[in-house]
Amino acid sequence: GTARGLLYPRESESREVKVLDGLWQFRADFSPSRDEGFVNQWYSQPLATTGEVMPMPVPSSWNDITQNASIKEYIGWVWYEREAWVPALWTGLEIVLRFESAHYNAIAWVNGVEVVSHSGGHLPFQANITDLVKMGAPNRITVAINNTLTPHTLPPGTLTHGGPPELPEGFVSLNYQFDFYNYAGLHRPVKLYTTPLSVHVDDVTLVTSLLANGSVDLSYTVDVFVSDSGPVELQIILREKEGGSAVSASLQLPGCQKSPCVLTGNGQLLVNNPRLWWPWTMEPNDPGYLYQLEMVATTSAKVSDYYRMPVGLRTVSLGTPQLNINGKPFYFHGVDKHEDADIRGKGLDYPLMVKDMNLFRWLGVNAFRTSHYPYAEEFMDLAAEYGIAVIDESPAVGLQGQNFVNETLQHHLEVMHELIQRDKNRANVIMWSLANEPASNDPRSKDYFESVAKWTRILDSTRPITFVTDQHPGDDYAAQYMDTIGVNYYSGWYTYPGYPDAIPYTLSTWLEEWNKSFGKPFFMSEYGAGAVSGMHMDPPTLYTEDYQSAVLTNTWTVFDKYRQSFLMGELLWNFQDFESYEKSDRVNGNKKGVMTRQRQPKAAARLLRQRYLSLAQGY
Ligand code: BDP
Repeated sequence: GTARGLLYPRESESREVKVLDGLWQFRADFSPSRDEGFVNQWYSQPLATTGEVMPMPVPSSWNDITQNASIKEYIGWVWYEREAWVPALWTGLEIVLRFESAHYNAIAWVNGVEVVSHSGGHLPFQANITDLVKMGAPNRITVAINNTLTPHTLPPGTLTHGGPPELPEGFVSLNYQFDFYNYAGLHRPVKLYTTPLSVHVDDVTLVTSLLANGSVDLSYTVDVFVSDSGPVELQIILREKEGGSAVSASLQLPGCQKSPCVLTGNGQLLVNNPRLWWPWTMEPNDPGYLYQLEMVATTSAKVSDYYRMPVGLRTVSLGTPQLNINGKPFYFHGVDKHEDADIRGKGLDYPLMVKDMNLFRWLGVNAFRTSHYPYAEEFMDLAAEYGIAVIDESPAVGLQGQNFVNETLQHHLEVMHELIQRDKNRANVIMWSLANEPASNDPRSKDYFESVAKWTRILDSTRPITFVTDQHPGDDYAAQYMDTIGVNYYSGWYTYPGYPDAIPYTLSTWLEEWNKSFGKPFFMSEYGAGAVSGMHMDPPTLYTEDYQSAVLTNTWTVFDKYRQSFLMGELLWNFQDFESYEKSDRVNGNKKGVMTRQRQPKAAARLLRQRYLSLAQGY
């Protein structure tokens, strides 16, 4: 069959999901050319028979798991392997192998046969492996992953060969223009899932329109894969949270001209008295309401595939100065984040995920930006339930002049396609962010971003597009192509460090100049200051909790001045401390979190909470 859609694997009457998390076998290829695994075909036999292996948890980054510095800093191909039983009960079903993410380049084999390769560290990919698996038997899954960044990856990076004479021969290091650690590995779950062989719901696109009488017109386009030629009946039911059916439709899709094929059904569901999806600050009594959309595709031979997913009904549009959600102004006050924690690095972790959500609620956060790459779907969905909006950012962080070339652009377009394919139906996604801090003062960025913006609008015309700039107002070639922009500015930190009193003047001047040159409402996408938890000094000095608090409170006086005129929202850098690459102005990582890396509050967290909870009262 074909797999065009990227629907998140969900169980149903007709589908089973087997999560392959746990301990995998692992080896880093330390051969000088890093290609011994390919030369000796490590995928063609059990990994333990071609050399030493160690246990490696999945999901997790591999970097911080061992005590070996050369593994932590390893660059090149690492190999993962495990066996997975495919139950005999699955005979006659379509079987798909799904990776929720693998950073950065990945190749996967099943029983020694290559099934899929993927470039890009933050989005899912999958392969139909029905014809390759042994039923009622263990099957060997091998994955090779390379963390090397190049001028054409997103984010980009470069390799430097050599170093001081004390370093081992063949030493390479990776350089990149972003300050989070380039963690790598199987960061999110790996899954096997089944669908019926002859039919499956392959993709769906939903668009909400709010009618004048308060009803919702939910338009749908459903792709159904079918392997026989007969007609398909497609049922679409929107269910209330409590299970009752709100509205439904039934369509007859004519069969394939030539099987297998993908049939498309579309139409509208009219939802009277809809319960809309709202951010929690706009509707504290009923935030994040999600219906369940049920799709049932049935062949003439009476084989059915069932797929259900949470669906929020809401509209988003540009207002002045705020975005409108369901036609009402939404001032977002939130945080920037990273997928980052002790030991597991960027590995998905359920306790951490729910803790972060509860901390969002505690802090009064009503939005976050997925700085600086797409986050796990589990996190996105949970945020939707909590009524938290998302600015969904691509992994294009730190693009320099030399990166604005066709090869990078083509990859960027592909990544936007995958991102929108994955997240297009998420109600809490309110904007697409195309990039963070590119060298958009470089003339080469102009055509580049014109192309990315144009393409993104073709992929999704229902959400505003943005990007995040740290360029001087008036010096930016990319902003003109965006509906709105995010501005990063570190007054009191990179500008006038040590002088928090300079913030009201410096930041105001900066924002006013941006307002003049951009001419449309925009948002503050980053500001902040580093603080080592537990360090204090008064009068405040850099890296103390006191200094961080001073920077934040002085910054907020500026925001309050512009909230009614051109400021669309505010995001603080950063929710939590996170690992960065090593450099002399980082103290065991980036310390601009209001929470520590272990998610405990610094003094500034309580001030932020006070501000956000009082802003929330304004609704
Ligand atoms: C901005 C970047 C962000 C950094 C932050 C900082 O967008 O990724 O972590 O500055 O320096 O330039 O803390």
